[in-house]
Amino acid sequence: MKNQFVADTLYMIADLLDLKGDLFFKTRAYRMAAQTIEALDNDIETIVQQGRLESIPGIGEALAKKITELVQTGKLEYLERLKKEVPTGLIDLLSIPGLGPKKVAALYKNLGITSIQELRKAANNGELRTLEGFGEITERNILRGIQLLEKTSGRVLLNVAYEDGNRYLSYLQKCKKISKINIAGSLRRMKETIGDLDILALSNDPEAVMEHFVHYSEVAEILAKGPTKSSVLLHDNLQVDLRVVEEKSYGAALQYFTGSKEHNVTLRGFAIKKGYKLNEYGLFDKNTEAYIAGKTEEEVYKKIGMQYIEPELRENRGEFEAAKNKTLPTLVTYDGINGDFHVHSIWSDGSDSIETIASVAQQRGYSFIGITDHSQSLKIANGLTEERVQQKLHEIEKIGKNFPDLRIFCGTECDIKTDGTLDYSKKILEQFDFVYIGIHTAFKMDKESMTQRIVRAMDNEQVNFMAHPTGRLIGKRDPYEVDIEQIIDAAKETDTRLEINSFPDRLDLDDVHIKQAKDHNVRFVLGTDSHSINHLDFMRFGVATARRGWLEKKDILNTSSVQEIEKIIGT
Ligand code: DGT
Ligand code: CA
Ligand code: CA
Repeated sequence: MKNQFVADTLYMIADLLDLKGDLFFKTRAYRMAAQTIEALDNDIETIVQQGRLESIPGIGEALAKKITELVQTGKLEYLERLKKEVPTGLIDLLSIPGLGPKKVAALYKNLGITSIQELRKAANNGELRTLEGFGEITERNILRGIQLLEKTSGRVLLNVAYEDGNRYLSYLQKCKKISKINIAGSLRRMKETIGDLDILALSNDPEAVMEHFVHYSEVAEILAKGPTKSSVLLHDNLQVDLRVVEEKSYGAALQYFTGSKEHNVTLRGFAIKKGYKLNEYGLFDKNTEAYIAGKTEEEVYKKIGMQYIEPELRENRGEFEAAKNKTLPTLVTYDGINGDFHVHSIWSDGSDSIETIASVAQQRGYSFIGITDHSQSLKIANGLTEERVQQKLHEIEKIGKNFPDLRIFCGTECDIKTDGTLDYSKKILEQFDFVYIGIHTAFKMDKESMTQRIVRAMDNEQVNFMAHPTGRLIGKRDPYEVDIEQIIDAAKETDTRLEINSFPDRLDLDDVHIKQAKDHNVRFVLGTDSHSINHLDFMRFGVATARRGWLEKKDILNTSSVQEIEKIIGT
């Protein structure tokens, strides 16, 4: 789906109009339309094809024309023109987390700042705090924002790469000359952010394959086109590399181009110790150069004397030792998930009714779904008052009767207050099927207070799960300051399961902390944090992260039967 791409473009237009000082109602119209498209249940391409754009609230004739152009060509004349009207550097400034168009305009007008370098310099010199509406805190946040941006710059979130990659793959599969094709690189390892896409194909007519590859409709620019290797840039700026190899090298090449580089370097070392030489063409005898293996990855690993290592584990974080000792984990599987614990409905800030969520859950083959709306003090997200909790419990009971094969759990995502107490009384908490706790306000506490706040909340008897345990937003917000070891210990001690929040810009806990927590015998739940039924698909990114954290079926509650779950959460 191109929905996010269209929404992002509309947000960009609104920002540029704001920079130019255009009228509020005009920029607002673009933002509203962007929000609507982001939350849309249907594919925007299909809507364009059917000429139904104008039936979407907030989209009139002019906007419909622009969206159609964008979806059909991947570009928008109007946006290109707008970009020329503002100094180019200002557009880069907009990508700094926490810096909106109003602040960028103020920086430009008052200090003449037109680039990230100039901004950093001014912030370091303490010049920003002299501006109206800026202060020391803003200054510090801007510096942090620049750092975050540099860390992720040029990389995209896993879901964006996953969708781009799989759309490209379906297109490539139409080429009759390709007999085998795989995604490789960091996307195959399901890393949380992706630098570029790597695709590997098997064919005895590589040139025909390259021809097909560069003629894909989403290609904006051909960077290189050779007989066995080509690179293109997609409209959304993601680079894609394709390599074509022959059959006897396919497994060795797939292993090589899947990486990670650190994994490969270590594997090559083991090959050498065994008297071999390993490269993307195969495994060879070090002395005679005779070909030994390379058709499949499995035979490469086996010949080097170890178990096959799943792509998600290939980060050189202990997988070789385990593979040699035959103690690799049997990873949780992508289709082994029976339901989702973390879904918002229209009762708080979600966009779908419980009924709609339940029927989509059923279509997915789930045996349970957890509806977790926000708690009362989170007014900005329409958190539920105690009275509305009662109404919701009733409604779920009623709707549940229409879904005999789906257990609808009534949960809550209960806010943790600054002192570590919870946002509902014990009496209310007891009525939920399960209780998630989470931090949604006051992120900037010192480490010790934040740690105490969470530990105290976990100590509550009604609490089952801790939502997005570190609060990070990839590329946008750092984790809050917290002593993760103490959180892990407290989770174990209080029997609180840690969430692997599967929303792509969270993926929280992350892979490294998951493994650390698992080593301390902590258990986990998966939740998508869906605010629309489209988000239910994000489950695969949570499973991927769990796999990258070495988790097995038994570590994750979502793999259990409804009966077992009920026993564990104590409904
Ligand atoms: P990315 O694109 O930054 O998200 O990460 P990767 O892992 O996809 O890295 P990329 O695209 O630069 O290269 C794809 C794979 O090719 C990489 O995972 C391992 C392999 N590779 C690339 N350069 C080297 C190298 O210098 N040595 C070795 N052993 N392998 C390499
Ligand atoms: Ca890559
Ligand atoms: Ca690459």
